[in-house]
Amino acid sequence: MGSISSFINLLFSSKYTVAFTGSGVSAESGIPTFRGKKGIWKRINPDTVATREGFLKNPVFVWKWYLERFKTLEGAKVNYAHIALAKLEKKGLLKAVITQNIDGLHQKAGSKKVIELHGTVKKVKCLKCGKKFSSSIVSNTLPPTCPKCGGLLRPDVVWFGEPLPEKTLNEAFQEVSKTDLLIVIGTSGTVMPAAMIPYLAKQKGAKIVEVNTEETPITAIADLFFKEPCSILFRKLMEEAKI
Ligand code: BV8
Repeated sequence: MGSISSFINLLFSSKYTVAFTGSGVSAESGIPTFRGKKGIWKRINPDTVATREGFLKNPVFVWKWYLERFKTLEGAKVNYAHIALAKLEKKGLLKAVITQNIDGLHQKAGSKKVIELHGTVKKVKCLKCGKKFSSSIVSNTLPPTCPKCGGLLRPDVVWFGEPLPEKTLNEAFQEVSKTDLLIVIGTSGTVMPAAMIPYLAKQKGAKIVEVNTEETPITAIADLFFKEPCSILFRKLMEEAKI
């Protein structure tokens, strides 16, 4: 287990701190994670709802599933971990958040530089012409169609078997190349290529701090590991660091 004072020393001595987050950072906002006991993938096969093939087989079913999720995500409140990361950025102690989440809670908490590796709940895109629209254009008429060309609209997220947008991935790797402290929060480190990020940071000599309610493969390379809910850990950190 890491000590808060060592975390504070790392934070204040690092020149370019970056956070890498997964669904666990939003767990205390009431958003279910994907794996683990009550994980989303325990209740539904990702092939059915999180692949292009699954979507094309049954777009109405996938849209109903996503609209259910969108409702949970839209109504979710930021928790103290999101707030702390935004505060650290404002203080110049955090340069960017690289997230696997699509819930937009980092931005809602005030984080400015957020790299969304797996897309966003806020947008939909047309399968035919590629144009993107705000998700607010999706009504109960499913599946939604493109106002421009009539093509099928899909959530603007990255599904399994789909490449991450090159620009986004390069932006994330850029941040990793500059970081000397990577704070890894609430990810099982399962999904590639996102899960490569902590290892790439470690390889170039960055310090790794992991915050997770359980050990993960990343724990083995962590310089500090905090086994507790992230909002509680960040409350302790910000209090002790008087930020
Ligand atoms: C691709 C959609 C290639 C958006 C998601 C090797 C290399 C490359 C690819 C692969 C590879 N091996 C396998 C693959 C394929 C696949 C993959 O990685 N599969 C895994 C399952 C083995 N990867 C892909 O398909 C990727 N694409 O590689 O394309 C390609 C290249 C060229 C041309 C064609 C193809 C695309 C992956 C993206 C999939 N999309 N989501 C959405 O609807 O949300 S993935 C899904 O998992 C989410 O995005 C999620 O964010 C992501 C990662 O999960 P986590 O965030 O880590 O969540 P999880 O539940 O697992 O863990 C939560 C953690 O939080 C736990 O550890 C828990 O203990 C902790 N926790 C809980 N509460 C708290 C907490 N921690 C702190 N505080 C708390 N309170």
